[in-house]
This record gives sequence, C-alpha cells and structure tokens, in this order.
Amino acid sequence: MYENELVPITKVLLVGLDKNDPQFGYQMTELTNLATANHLEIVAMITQKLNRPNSATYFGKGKVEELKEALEYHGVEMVVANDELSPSQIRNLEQQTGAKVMDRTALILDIFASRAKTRLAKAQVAIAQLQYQLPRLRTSMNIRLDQQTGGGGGSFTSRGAGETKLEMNRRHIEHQISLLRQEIEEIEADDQTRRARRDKQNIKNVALVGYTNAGKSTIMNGLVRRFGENKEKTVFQADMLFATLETSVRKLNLPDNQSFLLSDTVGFVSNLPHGLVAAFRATLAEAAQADLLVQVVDYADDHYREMMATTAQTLKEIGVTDIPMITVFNKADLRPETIYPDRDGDTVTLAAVEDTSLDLLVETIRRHILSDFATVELLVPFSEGALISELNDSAIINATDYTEEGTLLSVTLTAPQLARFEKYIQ
Ligand SMILES: Nc1nc2c(ncn2[C@@H]2O[C@H](COP(=O)(O)OP(=O)(O)OP(=O)(O)O)[C@@H](O)[C@H]2O)c(=O)[nH]1
Ligand SMILES: [Mg+2]
Repeated sequence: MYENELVPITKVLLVGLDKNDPQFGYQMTELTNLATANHLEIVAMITQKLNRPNSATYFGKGKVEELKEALEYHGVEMVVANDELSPSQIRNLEQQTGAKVMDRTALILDIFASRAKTRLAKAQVAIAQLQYQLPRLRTSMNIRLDQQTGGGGGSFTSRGAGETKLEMNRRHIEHQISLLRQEIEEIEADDQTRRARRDKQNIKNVALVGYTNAGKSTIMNGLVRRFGENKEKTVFQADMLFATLETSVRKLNLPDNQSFLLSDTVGFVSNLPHGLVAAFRATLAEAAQADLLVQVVDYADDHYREMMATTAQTLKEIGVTDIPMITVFNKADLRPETIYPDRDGDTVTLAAVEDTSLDLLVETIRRHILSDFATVELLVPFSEGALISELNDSAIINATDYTEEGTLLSVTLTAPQLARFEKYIQ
C-alpha cells in the first residue's frame, strides 16, 4: 500500500439527492470511492428523491430528521454530501444535525491536496482551496459574531470590528491567491519554453487522457520501459484515485528511428470542481496541445460508459476539441471472455500490463502520427555513402538491398525529406 496506514479512519454517512438523473447511482458509487480514498469509512447512505435541493438545508425537513437519527444511531459525526452545497446549506445542516458537513467539492479538494507533490501541483490545489474558502468566510465570521452578540448584547463596535476582521481575512486570502498565481506563472513560463523547444524539434505529441485509475500511467510506464529514451524514468502508478496530479512527458524512440513524445496527466472524475479545473488548466494544457489523444478506459469497471462520458465532458470543459483520438479499452484481462489485444479502427482493446497489447497500441499510434509520411524506394549510389548514414539517423528504413548501381532502400520519409531525396526515388 502507498497510503499512509496510520491515518485515523473517520466514520461518515453519505447523503445524496436523486434528481431523477440516470447517472445518480454511478455518482453515489463514485462518491463512495472518493470518500474511501480520503480515509473515510462509510457506515450508511441516505438518499432522497427531490428535483431540486432544499435551498436552506439541502434535504427536505423530514429527511433532515431521519439523517439526525441515523447519525445518532450509528454514532457518526460527519456527513458527506454528493453535491456542492451553498455556505448556508452547510451551516444549517450542521446546526440541525450536530454533525460536520463536507460537500463533494471539499472532498475532492482534500484528496488533491494530499496527493500533490510538486510545487506546481501544490500551488494549483492551494488556489482552488482558497477560492472555495472565500465565499465561506462569512459563515464562520457570523458564528463568531453571533456568539459575541449573545454574550454581550452585540454593540456596534464589536460588529464593526468583526466585519473589519472578515474583510482583513478576505484580503489576506486574495493576496495569497495572487502570490500563488504569480508562482504558477513562473513555473509555466519555464514549461512553455520547454514546449516551444520540443515543437521546434518537429516531433509529434501524444497525450494519455481519461478517467482516474483507468491505467494511463501504467501504459506510460509500459512504453517507457520498452521504448523510453531513459528506461528508468517511469512515473507513479497505483490503485488509487488521482495517483497522478502532474504532467510527465517522455520521449519514446521506436525501433525504426521514429520518435514521439508521450504525456501522462491528471485523471478525471464527474463534476470535477470548476475551481480545480481552472487551477489545473495549465497541467491539462499538454492534452490541449497534443497531436493525438489516447483515451484510456477501465473496461473492467461496470460504469465504463459513464466514465467515457465524463472524460468527453471534461475535455470539452478544458477546451480540447478537434484533436484525433484513439480509444483504449484497458484492463481487458480482468473482463471475462474478452478477446484482446484487438483493434477495430481507432478502438483498441488491451491489457496495459502485457507487451503484445502495447505493441498493438504503438502500431495504432504510429498510423496516426505518421500520416504525413510516404514510403518510397531509393537507389543511392555507393559513392554517396554519407546519405545512407543520414537516412539511418533520420528516416524509417523498411528494407535494404544491394544492387550493382548502389544501395536500394525502402524508406518512409517526411515531406521535406521526400523533396531532398527526390532524385534518388525509383
Ligand atoms: N489487471 C490490470 N490492471 C491494470 C491494468 N492497467 C492498469 N492496471 C492497474 O490499475 C491501477 C491504476 O493504474 P494507473 O496507471 O495508476 O491509473 P491512472 O489512469 O494513471 O490513474 P490516475 O493517475 O489516478 O488518473 C493500478 O493498480 C494498475 O496496476 C491492466 O491492463 N490490467
Ligand atoms: Mg496516473
């Protein structure tokens, strides 16, 4: 296990509103997984069919009573709600049930915060957390003001002092956000330089995208171990939600001299908080600038179709449209009676943990990123030996033969190479 096993387990009750959405069951399963990932132990789940949340208490009146009783019965002091709640809904529910209330957004933010390792990821999560806190500041201040009022009659001065303190807290948070933004800009500026350098090399970018825990990093590592320029440079992969929070880019060199860059990045989940999506826009830019996307799907999960819809929705939200995509149905080894590795157009069914599967994936990627190439026969006179070594270094040589006039090669060339070697084409 990679998780810190010493983290104390908090017991929680999950609550959710069934707003007549066919996705509701999937979302509650997802919430269960998110809570478990955050070291929470789910002892019960309470749901209510309501088209719209109660604006004051999220659940209707009777349901709040039922929740209170369930909390007492199970001896639980925390509730996790499936939606993002307004500050007043949280406050009212807390007051009426006596339990702490956490919403889906806060839960996801917590997981991201505990997973963030790099400076960039930490700064991005911190911004999202501070932004979540901003509108909620008043809530905690109000409680304090109420207490002051109750104790001493609530004079104008204490209220005024309270509001000034609230204003100070707000300004302090806004200042912290702007410092973090500056820090991110500096890190990004560095990143863009690197990206620009790569663009100059005229090398294709392929990005792995998809739902969290689908196997993106496993595919990355499988390919790095086989084709990586540096085979030791693997990335973190683990059976947990949001194992990856930063983008890693690796150069892969195929046996025929072709190279491409593969990037692995943060996974998706439904209703990813908008603040997080905005904060991670830079990290996700790798996908936005790719020549080809490889969508990885956990084919062993019964909810894989919903996960694909979530991926499509998130890509749209971050402005990734019009990039060609290969779909990988991964973990086929865990799905009984599945034939794999298998390809049907741009859809590949495979198991990232097996070499034959990775070969088929590379072949499928190659079809896309090599579409600008042409295969021709060249006859290079023996006197032009230097050209042969140049071709060896920069082109895909499919076959070599020696004739009386010179070396006969079957090669795959880029458009500029075609022009350069035109006079040798047979
Ligand atoms: N049996 C099996 N397990 C797999 C396969 N691919 C990945 N896994 C496992 O699935 C889990 C998640 O894999 P990761 O590669 O970390 O998933 P990810 O998509 O990078 O997840 P995030 O970084 O959280 O978005 C790990 O425990 C992997 O070992 C597969 O083809 N077969
Ligand atoms: Mg990963």
